[in-house]
Amino acid sequence: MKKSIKLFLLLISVMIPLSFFSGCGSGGTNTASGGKDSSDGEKIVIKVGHVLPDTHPYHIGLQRLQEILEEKHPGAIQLDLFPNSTMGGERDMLEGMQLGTMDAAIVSTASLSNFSDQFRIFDLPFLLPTYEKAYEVLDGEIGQTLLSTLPEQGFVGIAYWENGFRHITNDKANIYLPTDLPKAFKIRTMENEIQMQTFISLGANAIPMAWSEVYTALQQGTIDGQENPLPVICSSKIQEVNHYITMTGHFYAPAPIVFSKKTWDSFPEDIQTLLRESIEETRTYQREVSRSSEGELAAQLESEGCFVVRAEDVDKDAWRAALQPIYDAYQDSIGVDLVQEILDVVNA
Ligand code: EAX
Repeated sequence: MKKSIKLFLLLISVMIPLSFFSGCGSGGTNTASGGKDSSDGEKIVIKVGHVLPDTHPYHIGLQRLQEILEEKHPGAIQLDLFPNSTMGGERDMLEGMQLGTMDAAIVSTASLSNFSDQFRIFDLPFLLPTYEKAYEVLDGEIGQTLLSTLPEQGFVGIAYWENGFRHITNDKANIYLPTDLPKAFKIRTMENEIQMQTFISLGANAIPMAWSEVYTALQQGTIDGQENPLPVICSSKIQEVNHYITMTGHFYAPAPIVFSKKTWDSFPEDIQTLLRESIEETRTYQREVSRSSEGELAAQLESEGCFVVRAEDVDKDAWRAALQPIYDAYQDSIGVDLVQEILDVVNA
């Protein structure tokens, strides 16, 4: 091959990567996934994804986190936020983090339990009855021990933010009791075995689906209903396609902030400490934003013509009794000791 062509190809193979990095990290910034550090005083840019709209408490929490990072260490870290599944669904983002092509994301533990078995504990229905008990378990030894299982899967979990108590919506019938589920009821669930079996055990047709596909599937009647906390329902305008809401609170969904271990390990210790402290500090604020909105969102849904069965009008004992078979089926594989440990906290 002529010398000049060889020289040309060599130049090309050097220029392309250089131009890529210069594009992403322009103006003295480092992309976290570029594996550089801040000891040279350059800003670290971290891409953080999630599947919900930028009006959801996930996103509001991340914006507050950016402020706190800036207050604590001006110019050190810039969070590039990617809402609305722009970086893919929760499974995609978790796989991207294992590969090192994705820096960080907020995900429900229901997605994480496909990568780390022990997180399936939070998929047991009606396990955590109140916010207080949920925080006690998550922020205490049990929750932290579960996070410590993540590095061997290629993740670093920092703290549990909140998705919240999940409720059922549908467009077929008003639901009070498990026996009110319409015949052949097609309900979307997260891509999670125990959550699917929970609804299958009640006679429904559970259809796992990434969040980004749900609105259209409801609109087209591919599914009849779905289940999520009110901030997800309202920020994603589910009330436009589902008008019956039953506040069952059947799952409390924690939402940990998870980093790619590759990205996390590329940070110098001071940056890791800054991130950990700031994420833990923002946790209280994010939970408050998520939790405090529940009351007014229920009223908003009613004002928009939805029929809302409030939590106090739901016979939780009837749902718990109907779902006991899920405990019987899964507590051994999850770990009877872990289930008992949590029930001890809950019943204390
Ligand atoms: O974590 O997919 C869902 O229903 C979740 O609520 C969403 O992924 C947020």
